[in-house]
Amino acid sequence: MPHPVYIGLGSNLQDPASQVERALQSIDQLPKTRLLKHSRLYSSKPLGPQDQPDFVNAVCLIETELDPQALLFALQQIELNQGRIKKRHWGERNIDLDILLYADKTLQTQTLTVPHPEIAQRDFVLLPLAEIAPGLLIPGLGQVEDLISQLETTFVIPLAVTTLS
Ligand code: ROI
Repeated sequence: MPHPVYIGLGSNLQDPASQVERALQSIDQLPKTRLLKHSRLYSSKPLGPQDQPDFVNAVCLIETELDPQALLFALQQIELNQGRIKKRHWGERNIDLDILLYADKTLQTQTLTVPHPEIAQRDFVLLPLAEIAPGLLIPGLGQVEDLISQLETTFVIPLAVTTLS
């Protein structure tokens, strides 16, 4: 049985919008996985060190029969294929792929916590998530719009509508 999973995408190096679009295509090509929808691309101010470029962020919804660990591993492979190198903590990156929600599961292992532990604080995740999943209930945290309303004013702006070819 396929599970609905939300994935957060972020990039601020090497043509960020193309990095995000390329990752969306790679996600759609994963085994036992289908890309159902994705948000627009958003421009956001960096969380963390400010001496780095703005990010491009998006969120997608997939349907997958991969279990959480297998999906995490597959996403890490996509990051590596796109040349992700970790330079510094909370620093710039070519592409970052995070499992935000896996069906209605809550999970805590050495390598993976679901829902993503920072989800409620991150405007660049919540805004694109609300775009594709209005009214979504985040296990243990509540409705996506309520989390957004608890944030300070955000600096997350849609870039453009994109279509996968
Ligand atoms: N800041 C923004 N705006 N978007 C991100 O995707 C992002 N990812 C990160 C850090 C470096 C914490 N900051 C970010 O990993």
